[in-house]
Amino acid sequence: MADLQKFQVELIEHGMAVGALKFGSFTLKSGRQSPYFFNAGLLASGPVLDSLCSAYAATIASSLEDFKKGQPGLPEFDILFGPAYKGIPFAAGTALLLHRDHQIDVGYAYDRKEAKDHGEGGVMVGAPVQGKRVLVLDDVATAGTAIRGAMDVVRKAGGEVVGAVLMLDRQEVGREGKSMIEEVEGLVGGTGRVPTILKMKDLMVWLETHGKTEELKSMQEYWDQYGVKS
Ligand code: OMP
Repeated sequence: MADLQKFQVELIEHGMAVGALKFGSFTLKSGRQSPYFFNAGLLASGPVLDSLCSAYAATIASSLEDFKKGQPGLPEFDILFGPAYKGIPFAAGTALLLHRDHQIDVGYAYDRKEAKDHGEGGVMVGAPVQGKRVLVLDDVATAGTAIRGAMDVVRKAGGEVVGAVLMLDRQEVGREGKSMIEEVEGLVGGTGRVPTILKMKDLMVWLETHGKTEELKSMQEYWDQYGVKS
């Protein structure tokens, strides 16, 4: 099993410390019974937001580099879009750290859950996405329903979605029966366009290196049932 990067370990350990990443038994949106759950809404303090947004920024920067070298990765983009509500602070924090730590300057935008019919109106807030290349930032993807919804919001506002970045790819089967990640990559232009900070297999590496055999066993059973085999 491959070694984890420092920012991946930090996110796993911060997530566990604040109760955002839990091992046990959880019912998912899909109805599946999962041995773990990652609630990104609990990543809600200065230090934890720092480690999450640093990890998003590092993942985006390295994927942009890969693309420049002709490898699968993210093409240049203008705006980072974080869907309401959880995506809002994450997109803002990540845009800030892309600038400060990686000298990558992009705008950020987010949506309202309820459209406003006065003032500036509409559902979009922040940098206008009309005619711009947009990277969608989301937290957890299982079957890919939430990320598809976020992509639709950007397209309706006239933006071109050129990729997506995820905190956690649960590596499960998507809505069309392929891997969720392949399906979403197909919607945004191809392989490498949906980099992720963590995958389910990374969580399993962490459990293994920390001797958490019970949790690892449950994760392996879940993987055998719902994991993407390719
Ligand atoms: P999909 O829309 O099926 O991709 O599932 C993603 C959504 O599931 C997230 O936006 C959450 O609402 C929720 N979720 C988590 O936040 N963490 C998990 O570990 C698992 C789920 C889930 O229900 O699948």
